[in-house]
Amino acid sequence: MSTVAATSRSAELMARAEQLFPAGVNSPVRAFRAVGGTPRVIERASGARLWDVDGNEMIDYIGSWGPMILGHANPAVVAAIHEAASRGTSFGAPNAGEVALGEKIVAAMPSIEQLRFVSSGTEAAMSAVRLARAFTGRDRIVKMVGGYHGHADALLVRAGSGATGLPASAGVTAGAAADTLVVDYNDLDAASDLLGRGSVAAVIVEPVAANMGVVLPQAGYLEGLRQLTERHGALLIFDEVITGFRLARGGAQEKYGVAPDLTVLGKIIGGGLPVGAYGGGARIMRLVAPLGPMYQAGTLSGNPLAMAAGLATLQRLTPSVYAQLEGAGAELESGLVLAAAKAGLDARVTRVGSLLTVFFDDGARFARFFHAMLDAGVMLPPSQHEAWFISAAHGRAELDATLDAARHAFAAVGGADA
Ligand code: KE4
Repeated sequence: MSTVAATSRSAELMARAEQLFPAGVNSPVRAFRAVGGTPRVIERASGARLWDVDGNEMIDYIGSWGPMILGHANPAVVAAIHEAASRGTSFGAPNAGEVALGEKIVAAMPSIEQLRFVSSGTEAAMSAVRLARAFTGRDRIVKMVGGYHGHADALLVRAGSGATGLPASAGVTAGAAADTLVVDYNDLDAASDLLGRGSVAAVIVEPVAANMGVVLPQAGYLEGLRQLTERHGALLIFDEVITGFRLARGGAQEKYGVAPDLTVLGKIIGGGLPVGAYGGGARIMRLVAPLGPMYQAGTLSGNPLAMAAGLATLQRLTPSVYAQLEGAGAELESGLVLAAAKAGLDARVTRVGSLLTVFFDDGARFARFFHAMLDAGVMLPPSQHEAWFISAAHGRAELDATLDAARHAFAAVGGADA
């Protein structure tokens, strides 16, 4: 049963944080603006659970927005970080961890012959776009409405229905947005129309959209983008920051059988430490400095601790773990669908593997559901546009508790007329 948790320590710390950081956070979604209330300040996490500074225990579906696929504080990952740190935290020079992790990624994704590590998904997506422009000699890129690829200027753009991007953020200049064209996800005709106008360097797409809630590619969509980009001499960039090593060891490109020209990675490959990567065919990557004229650099690129955490994580992503994640996702999906129906709610559940979103018809209803679940000890992503991230640590107890909480939360949200 839900009880309203004591949150005085969180409130006290958030009051101090608001003096230091805009809205008291270092990334906007953490501020609970979409759901209201005071964010919980997390003290520690282990497995599928979080504990906040007031001692409240929660089952966690944020999962640090994707990296914690094994669960929090996985002993092997923590040990790997400790061991690496004992040998130094950053060298600014090549290290063996980069080679070991790079080989794992190349082995998992045949479309990647060479890659570069950076320190965030934003950096990786930004670099992939720059590389596509360098390789094709063209300026324009096509992204999807609702597609999120980090906060580089050229990618913080979304139009209405039009083809020309308009800045989605203050400070993004019209110039930076002018070469970003935007189309609806799953709309092949619109993509074909834009590519047909010429001078498109690349289409960048989340192969499974997971930043507008989870939206699956329609049958033939990814294949269609592959054919269209080839026909028009544009590169296809898969942003697999979320889907990479989550949907399968080879990510969405393995699951859907479509090989992009460039792949953007992050999150899981760093095991919870700052990381990003972009990669593709050697014919493209050879343009990257100092081999070629396209510049990308980074003080902490290939950081040995991030490499160690990522390697320890990938080493434990076995076929049985993927089978377990699929089972947990399927059980949550069916249980949520049943619970919503019993409550007379038209909430929709969309899932692929261990990514899931419960869609409500309005934000207020989602916010009520979010807080009813939080009061019951289940921390969901505090935004309707985010996915639930299920980990290998979400076992029987967590799934049962989540579905029990959902049954009460759906009832609290109320039926269609509530
Ligand atoms: P980062 O720069 O946050 O490491 O990665 C940017 C990024 C790129 N591509 C995709 C598909 C992504 O989902 C992200 C970042 N994801 C968000 C949550 N959906 C991160 C959470 C946050 O911004 O606080």
